[in-house]
Amino acid sequence: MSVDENGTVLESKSAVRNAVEHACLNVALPVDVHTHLYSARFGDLLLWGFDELVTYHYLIAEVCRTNRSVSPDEFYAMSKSEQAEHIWQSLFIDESPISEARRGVLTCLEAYGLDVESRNIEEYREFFASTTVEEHIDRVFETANCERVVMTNDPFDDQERPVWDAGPEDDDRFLAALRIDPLLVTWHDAQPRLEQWGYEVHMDLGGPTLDEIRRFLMDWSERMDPVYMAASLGFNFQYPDEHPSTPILDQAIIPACKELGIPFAPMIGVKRQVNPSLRLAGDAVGKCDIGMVERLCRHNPDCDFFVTLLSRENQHELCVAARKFPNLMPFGCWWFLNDPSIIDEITRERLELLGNSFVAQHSDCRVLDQLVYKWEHSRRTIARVLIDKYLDLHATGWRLTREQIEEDIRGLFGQNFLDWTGNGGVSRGPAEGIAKAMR
Ligand code: FIX
Ligand code: ZN
Repeated sequence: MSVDENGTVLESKSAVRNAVEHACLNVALPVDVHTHLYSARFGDLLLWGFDELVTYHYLIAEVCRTNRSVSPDEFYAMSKSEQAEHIWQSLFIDESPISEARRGVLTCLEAYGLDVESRNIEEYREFFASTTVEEHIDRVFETANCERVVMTNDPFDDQERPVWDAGPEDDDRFLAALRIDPLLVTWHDAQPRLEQWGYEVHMDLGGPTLDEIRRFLMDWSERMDPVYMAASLGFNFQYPDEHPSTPILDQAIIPACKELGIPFAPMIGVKRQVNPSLRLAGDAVGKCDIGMVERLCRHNPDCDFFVTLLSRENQHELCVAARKFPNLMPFGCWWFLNDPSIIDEITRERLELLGNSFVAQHSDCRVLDQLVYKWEHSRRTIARVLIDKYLDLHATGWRLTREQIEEDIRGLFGQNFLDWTGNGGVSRGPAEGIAKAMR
């Protein structure tokens, strides 16, 4: 293997294969672009440990279908530890834990050096009880080899707001995202709350309402320093529309994002509460109108849109839309798509249609420990795809270097987002912004 001024040239197919696999499994994750994690200062908002892992809402949905002797209401009437024991017995002991969410729990335990075969949950509980949240955050970031995560920060959350009242985030592993669903999805609920907080907003959007919504966004951006603004939008969300969401987008959200130099991140496709008895586990998926995404990008060429769609059926058309709009960057294999078979399919079509210009994955972790398993699983799946793609390239006679492959993979694992937003959108840290500081 020769080394030239650009680095280690990979001459053989096996050298390419080994370099890609090593890079995928070992490069530090620059940023996990969407999670529901929080730094330690947020207290109980940060979920971690065995019982939280096992009572993840994905597993609640699985246990309610697998063990019908306990109804959802009876399940939710249990204590957290009773829920965990019920799920462990039903989904791990009584049948093989072969689903992605079940396998993930075991990947975490194994990564911490625990005896998975003991199946002794008291042993697992003792491991977590023996550490502090600060120590465990360090352990998880090190085990997952992750440099930063983006939180989901909701100014409408009564438990979260006081934490921001106490001051800005001071753990630079945790970047903020300003989450604003109520402004677009439940304006009738959001309006009285903004009014209560001192913003002159009217239900009919009259008077200074739209300027006041923009002021609300700028005020919270001052506090949070978000890397993007986000909203989870239903599969049937439309733009433009007669709904209040269109003027709120056009005259408040998008102007605020442009002023801040950060993307708006619509996350589209949820079909809310198809089974309300499952509560947080009761949401499903629907195919959205890709035309809505195209119109957002076409009508607002000076705003960046960082987009993830929930339906598998939307993925190919999202890639085509991204080819048409440089201000559109697809990201992640979200929620019901975060499974090896679908990650494989989505990543292949993205590479084939977009080259490197996307972010391949985010974890969507709700429990700190999931950072370990969700990325361990994704790294391996994405490695298989990239080996094929780089071997296709190698077959043309084109020669790659180890360093180039590593840079490509860091990009796909989040650096592409930081570079795409430049420095305007990520002002945390050194004056030149985090993107440059992280290169
Ligand atoms: O809207 C979102 O951010 C979704 O990711 C969550 O609401 C969802 O429950 C989830 O955690 C999916 O992984
Ligand atoms: Zn999420």
